[in-house]
Amino acid sequence: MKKPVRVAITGAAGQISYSIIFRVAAGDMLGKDQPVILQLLEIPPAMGALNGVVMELNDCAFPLVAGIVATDDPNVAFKDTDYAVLVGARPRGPGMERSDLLMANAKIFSVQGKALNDHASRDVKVLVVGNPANTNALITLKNAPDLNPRNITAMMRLDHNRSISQISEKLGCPTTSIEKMVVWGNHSATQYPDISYATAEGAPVKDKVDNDWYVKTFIPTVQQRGAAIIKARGASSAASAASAAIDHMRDWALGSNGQWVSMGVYSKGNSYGIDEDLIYSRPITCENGEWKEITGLEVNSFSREMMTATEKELAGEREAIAEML
Ligand code: NAX
Repeated sequence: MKKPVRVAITGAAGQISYSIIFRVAAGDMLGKDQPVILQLLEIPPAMGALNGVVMELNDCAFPLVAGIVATDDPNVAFKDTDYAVLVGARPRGPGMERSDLLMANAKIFSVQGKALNDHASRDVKVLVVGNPANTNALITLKNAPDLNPRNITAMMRLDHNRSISQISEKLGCPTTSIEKMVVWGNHSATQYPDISYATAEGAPVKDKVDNDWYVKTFIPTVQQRGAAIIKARGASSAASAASAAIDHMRDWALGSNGQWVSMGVYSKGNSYGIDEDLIYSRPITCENGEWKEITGLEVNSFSREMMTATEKELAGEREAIAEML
C-alpha cells in the first residue's frame, strides 16, 4: 500500500463538500490504491454539522481513509497537506454589493493563502472552487509567495463538462467522443465556451452545428447553467460541482491522457495576449503531476472579442480587491 497523502477540504460541512469528501474517501480522485488523510476545515458555527459528516465518514469504514482531522483552524487543516480543495466561501447576502462580496472573500482567501504558505507541503496542489473562484485563487496565490504559482488553480471544469454535455446531447454522440473543448476566462457569465477546435467522433464540431445554435443557444446555455440549476433545484449545483472538482484534481495528479481540459491558471502575460497576473482559464493537458498549456492556437475575431470580455471582467475583479493583493 502507498503512503497516505493529506487532502484538505474547506467548507467541509457545505453541500459541495458533502459530495466531494465521500468520493475522495472512495478513491475517485487519487486512485483506489492511494490512502488519504482527510483534513476538513469549517468555521466555528458549522463545527457541529462537520462532526456529523465525520460520523458518517466513519460509518462508511472506507479502506482508504487513514485519518480524519476536523478543525476550524486553517493552520491545522493545511498542515503538510498535499492537496487542498478550497470550497468554503462567503455567499452573497441580502443587499451585498458585488464589491463587498469580492472583499469578504478576499479576506477569507488571504488568510487561507498564508496558512497554505506556512504549513502546506511545498508541492501542494490547490484548487479553488469557492466563488468568485478565479479571483479567490489570485488572492490565495498572492498570499502564498513561497509556493509555486503554477500550483494554485481555479475550477473551470464544471463549465468544461457542461459544454461537453451540451454538444453530446445536440449531436447524439457520447461525451467521451468529444475532444479539444476549451472554456476561456472567468467562472462567471462572461466565460467563453469555445468550440473552434472541438471534435466529435474525430470530426470538427463546428461543421456539425450551425453558427446560430452555437452563438445564440450553446454559449448562453453554458454561461447560464448555474442559474438554471438554481431555478430548477432550488439550490445551487452541488454533486456536479463536486464531480468537476474530482475530475480537475484527478487529471492534474494522475494525467489527462492527452485530453484537453480547462483550468483557471496563473497568467504570466505570455500567451494569447491575456493580461498577466490573472487566473484565466485556458486549454490544458496534464502529465506526471504537471499541467501544460496548449499554446499557439489560432484565435479568430469572434473568439478574441469573447476572450477579451471575460479578461476585462477578471481585471475589474482584481481592481476591486487591489488593496488586498
Ligand atoms: P454551502 O453554503 O453549502 O457551503 C459552504 C460552506 O463553507 C459552509 O458550510 C460554510 O460554513 C463554509 N465556510 C464559509 N466560510 C468558510 C471559511 N472561511 N473557512 C472554511 N469554511 C467556510 O455552499 P456550496 O454549495 O458548498 O458552495 C461552495 C462554493 O462553491 C460557493 O462559493 C459557490 O458559489 C461555489 N461554486 C463554485 C463552482 C465553480 O465551478 N467554481 C460551481 C458550484 C458552486 O456554485
